[in-house]
Amino acid sequence: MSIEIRGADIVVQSLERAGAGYCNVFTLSGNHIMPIFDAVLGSKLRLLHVRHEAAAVHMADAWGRLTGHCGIALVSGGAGHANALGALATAAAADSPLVLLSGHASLNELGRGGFQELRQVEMAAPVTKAAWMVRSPARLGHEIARAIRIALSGRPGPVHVSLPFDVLQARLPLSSDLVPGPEAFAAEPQPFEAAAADATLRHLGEARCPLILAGPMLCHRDGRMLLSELGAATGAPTLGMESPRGVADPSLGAFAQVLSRADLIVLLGKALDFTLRFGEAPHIAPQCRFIGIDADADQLARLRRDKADRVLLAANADPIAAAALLQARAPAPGTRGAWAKEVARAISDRPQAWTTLAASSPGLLHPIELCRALAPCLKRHADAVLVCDGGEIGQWPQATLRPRRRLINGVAGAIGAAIPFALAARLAEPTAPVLAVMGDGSFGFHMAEFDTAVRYELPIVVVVGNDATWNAEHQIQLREYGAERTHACALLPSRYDLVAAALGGHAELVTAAEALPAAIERALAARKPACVNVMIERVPAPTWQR
Ligand SMILES: Cc1ncc(C[n+]2csc(CCOP(=O)(O)OP(=O)(O)O)c2C)c(N)n1
Ligand SMILES: [Mg+2]
Repeated sequence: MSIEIRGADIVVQSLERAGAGYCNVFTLSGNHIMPIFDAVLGSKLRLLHVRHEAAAVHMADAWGRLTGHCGIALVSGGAGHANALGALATAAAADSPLVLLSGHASLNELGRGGFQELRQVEMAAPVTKAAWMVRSPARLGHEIARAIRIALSGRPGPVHVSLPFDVLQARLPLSSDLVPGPEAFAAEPQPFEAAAADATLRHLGEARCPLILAGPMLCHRDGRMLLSELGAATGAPTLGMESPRGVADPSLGAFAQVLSRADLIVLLGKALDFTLRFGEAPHIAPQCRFIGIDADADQLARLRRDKADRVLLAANADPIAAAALLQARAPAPGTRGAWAKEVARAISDRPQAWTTLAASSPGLLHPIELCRALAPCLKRHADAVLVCDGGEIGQWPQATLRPRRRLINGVAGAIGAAIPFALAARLAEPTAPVLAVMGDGSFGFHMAEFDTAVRYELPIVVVVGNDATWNAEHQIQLREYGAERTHACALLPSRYDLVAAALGGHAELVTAAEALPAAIERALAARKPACVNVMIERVPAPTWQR
């Protein structure tokens, strides 16, 4: 009698084969995927089960951004899958590699009104690099490997695979070729040609005011290190752009004010989209020329279509490989010191008045006072991770703090991911502090994940800037429609700290700046998931003129 293996076991063994970076599976149970839950028993995988499917995807997203491995989210079919989709958009815009595995109605029920039957692949397609359904149990292992490979290759991003229940339940004779070798999971290289590197370096050398702008895939710690080495090697200012505020990203200081002087912009995995004002004047000079280096051919085609003969070169290559090659082949830096210094000065520009800025209302803090209290912790711990989320409040830590590791919601501009992000950061970074600054509105999206944090003993410190408002939208109403027409953006000054406490976490309520440093220290020392609920003034995000 031959030994049999279940489809679900092939899924689990394939994820084990992918390597240690795939041991955590972020999930929420459901009928269709219970065979996988069963198959995990006795394996190297760990299921971390959450309270909303979007949180599982956000955790896989943060895991991908921090570790470089592909995060794995596993959710049920139908409604579970639908709940997960919004979070894929955030991952897609952040170049974050993840695979969403969703259970699916059985193949033999399709078109007959099967339980939770839904066109899942079509739903996921616009927010993924690729999406498909596996139809044959014998293909499961290879399809999982292919999904991880696609997620990691070129411009990283999310991939979806639907797994019909009967495919997971199927039994087939055990055979060694069902689970592919580790090489099947690896990213496919997309090299940058030496000739393209030399041409890029020549153009950089000839430009008076060149800029190298990198997209989200170079905005993690190693990517930023590579960018700074590339800047040193070429003499050209390099910067990463990952914010939906684009050139007005508060962590880029007054960069927008020097951008129009650039005569050459090298787009390194960076889209010439709304974040760069589509490369249009007056933000970017009408004679400025472009070099596009992108793993995504569509991105390059768009650049050529929009900027035509102002595009000096468009290379379809992996931007990280390109950055490394450019750095390696760069001749000694030229005489561009003054321009590079001017850009660096603009990026580090902050108003002098910020050093003493404080709240004017009793019982409330200014957001900058909240940020000031976090600075010592980030300074003490080089490996600390700072998560920023929310509308106006989220911009303050981005403007004022300089962590080496940071997660922001990213170009998608979606709020609400900070708690799941912080949990995945804690898993990726087991010792250094994980701090999340978020708005009160954003806290509401995934506050139930404090329960997940308690169950898995994941100590994070969530600092809520509580202005009892969806303030970013309230500020739009003030600016665009006038104070007398502000409505439907008010919240309550709720005790979010007590929500954390009710779920088993540590609680701090802060209403005075002097009390915050000690509250943060207590939260860090609690070794429990903590919520520091800080009552703040309702002020706009930081903007300033030099
Ligand atoms: C998923 C999602 N829903 C809605 C929005 C629109 N939005 C952007 S900021 C914001 C307000 C956020 O409120 P809060 O987290 O309290 O931060 P605050 O702006 O008050 O500082 C809203 C509703 C969005 N960007 N993403
Ligand atoms: Mg708010």
